[in-house]
Amino acid sequence: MTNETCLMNAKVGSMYLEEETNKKSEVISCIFSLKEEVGALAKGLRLFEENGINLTHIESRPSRMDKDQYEFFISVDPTCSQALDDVIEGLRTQISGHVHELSRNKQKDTVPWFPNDIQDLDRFANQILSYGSELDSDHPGFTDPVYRVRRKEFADIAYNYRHGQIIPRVEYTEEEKATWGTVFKELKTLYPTHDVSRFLQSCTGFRLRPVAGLLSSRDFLAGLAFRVFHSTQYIRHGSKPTYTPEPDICHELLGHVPLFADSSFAQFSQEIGLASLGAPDEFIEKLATVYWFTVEFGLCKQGSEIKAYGAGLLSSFGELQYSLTDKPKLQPFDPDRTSIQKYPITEYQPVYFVAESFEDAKEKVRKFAATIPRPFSVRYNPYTQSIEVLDNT
Ligand code: HBI
Ligand code: NLE
Ligand code: FE
Repeated sequence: MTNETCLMNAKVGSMYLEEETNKKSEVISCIFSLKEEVGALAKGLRLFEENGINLTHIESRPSRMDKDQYEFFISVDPTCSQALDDVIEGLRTQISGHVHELSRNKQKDTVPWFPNDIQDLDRFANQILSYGSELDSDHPGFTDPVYRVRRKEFADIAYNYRHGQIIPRVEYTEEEKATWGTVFKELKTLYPTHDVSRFLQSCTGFRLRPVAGLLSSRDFLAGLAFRVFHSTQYIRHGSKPTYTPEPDICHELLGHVPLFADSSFAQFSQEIGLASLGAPDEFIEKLATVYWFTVEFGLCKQGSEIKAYGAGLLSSFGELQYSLTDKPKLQPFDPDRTSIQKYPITEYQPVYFVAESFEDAKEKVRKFAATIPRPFSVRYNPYTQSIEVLDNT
């Protein structure tokens, strides 16, 4: 390879040509490989120059598929998306081994954009769908001005947070502590008989990052690929401690965090995340549904008993109790079936899926993920905290 590539690799594969703005929500990137050939990169870059495209990011690394090739990951100024089509065509026909275009706007046949590096999570952190600081009229805190101001403070923490920062410390008010106390005290009475225990074990490298509200399924699942769990910090309204449809700090800490401390469960969650990267929308919906009926509302056999392990159950005194009565319908966990089950999000689940065991659920989800049509496979490199793209074509 030419000198310029060696130089770029020496900079640990990451080089910013221009300060990137986090405010830009649109991201257009492409991955292409170049054969080992003097001047290949210069030729490739010339195509961008000729088409007047402003590169905002360029990264290179040796290809995992072919040791004679280098792979380049570039992002371009979104105003240049039109011209990028010509460049990609040029790359395909003139120089490159393979080219994948990634785009956050669903257009043409591009692969949906996905974060390549753990820092890329900053790019969608502020794209909240709901449960940020704006409350719906049926939210128990809707008419409570103090609660609404407070929610804005939590939303601001999440909006301003960037990867690598320490999570800002929040002093919870006496009222908030009382709500936590109610939720925790009541749930503790159910855990011995209702939840799968022995979970608070080893550290798994999962980390939390603050988020102001609900992310899209695609973005939320992408975080899991990096072992990053987007976590809310606000607390539910004190008038309804036993059930809230929105994730809140009780749900994240009492429901999710203990499970992420289990290494097998952490791996299971990360695999769902990896499967989601660049997957078509239909599969994102199916994966999100599988996530819903396992990580959030999963039931599992333990000897002759059925117990809850889903975080949405473990954090709701009301639903945890209900889920193990004879009211809901129980079905065996089977990703082909489970992934197309419709479900309500603001009330107790009418249907739950029961896994034979965690390992069995994991194996089944792995097989299911293998059916997702993608022109490449991905692998997480924990040392560089980035995604390695393996071309399948
Ligand atoms: N966003 N912040 C946040 N927290 C979640 O638990 C969450 C989300 N978006 C989607 C989602 N969960 C799931 O229901 C699945 O769609 C992945
Ligand atoms: N219903 C849950 C609770 O009350 O803790 C939260 C579910 C979030 C998906
Ligand atoms: Fe959750």
